[in-house]
Amino acid sequence: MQKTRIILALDVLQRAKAISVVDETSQYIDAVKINWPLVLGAGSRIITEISEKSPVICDFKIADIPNTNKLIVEQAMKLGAAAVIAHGFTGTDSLKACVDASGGKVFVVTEMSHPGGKEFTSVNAERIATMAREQGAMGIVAPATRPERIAKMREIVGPLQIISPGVGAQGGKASDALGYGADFVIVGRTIYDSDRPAEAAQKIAREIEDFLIGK
Ligand code: NUP
Repeated sequence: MQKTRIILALDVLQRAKAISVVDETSQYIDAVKINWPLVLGAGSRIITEISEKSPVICDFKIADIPNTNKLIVEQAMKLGAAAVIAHGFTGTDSLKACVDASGGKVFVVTEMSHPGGKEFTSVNAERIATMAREQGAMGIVAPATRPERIAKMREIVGPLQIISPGVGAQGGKASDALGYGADFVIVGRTIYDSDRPAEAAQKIAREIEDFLIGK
């Protein structure tokens, strides 16, 4: 797998647009994150189709009782997901169901990146990160909009992977997120809403490369 450290958040609604953005940007991205807008707009087979081009992370923010979580994860993996994103606030048993059903390929949301993320998720983020590590998750999701929080999460999760949304449209900076300890940044609108998605992705890839060289 290449290591540009960019995960494309593909929140477009139409299959054709989704495929064209992935094809145009493929050399600048390590994985594609698919969320509800695309699945509801284009159908769940889009997961399979894109997984033939790139690893896919299904960002379904899974947040239910253990049995329902297990069923959702099984379907996502069957369709071709390489990993899923789950919420942690539902508790240890619900997260464990995701870990078991995915063979550990789960990223757990800790503190969310938008302003409202401070209201409820922020106060529980450290406990959720601890649980993610203890339950054998692959990693966590932590906010590029508050990069100092990524550093706190890194102390807690040790070697787990940290993927970080909020770069670009939400105001965060890729090099800050990586500097505070993220492994990958998640970027959506700044790339797919651009008139030239490849150039937008290349620009962020360059910023990351320059940052990593200077480190
Ligand atoms: O805390 C989170 N913030 C966030 O933006 C957790 C997420 N999973 N996301 C997702 O990242 C969000 O749902 C969207 O798919 C992507 C960010 O997109 P953009 O702001 O770069 O367009």
